[in-house]
Amino acid sequence: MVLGGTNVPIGFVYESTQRYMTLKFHTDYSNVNTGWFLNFIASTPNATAYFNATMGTISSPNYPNLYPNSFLQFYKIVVPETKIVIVEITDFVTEPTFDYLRIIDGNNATDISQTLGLLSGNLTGNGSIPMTFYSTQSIVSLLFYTDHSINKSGWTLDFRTAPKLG
Ligand SMILES: [Ca+2]
Repeated sequence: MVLGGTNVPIGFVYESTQRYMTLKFHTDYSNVNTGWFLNFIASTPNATAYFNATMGTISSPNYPNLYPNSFLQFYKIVVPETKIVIVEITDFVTEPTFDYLRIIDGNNATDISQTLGLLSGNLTGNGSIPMTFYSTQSIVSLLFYTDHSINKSGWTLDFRTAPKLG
């Protein structure tokens, strides 16, 4: 993966499959800029939380109390193949930008081209809640990421199904 310019997707998680990840930062002979910043954490493989049900509720850890810092969790909602997933966010308060929930259509939790929503900040406080997302597939993948400082009350969502059309 090569990143450059100002179009790098903020809030994207790069996952290694091993204990190592190599980053190479290259600059040429002219023009400087402010550069980049990243967080990294070690995550246990296969830590995805699965929800195999036609309806349910998922919340951030400790909700409605403070979620942990330096936290990374994948969640998957898996419904019957003839159905789609409807996700309704009913409360959402995180540190803006640095703590976020990404909602992805389908089984690939790191395929940001399939992003249905990238949520961060006090969405309850600014009147954006409730917020509803509709998948096209029978699986929705979620990623909740928090950085090393400043934690909030987090989020809760309800999911249900509807028939897949076509
Ligand atoms: Ca934070």
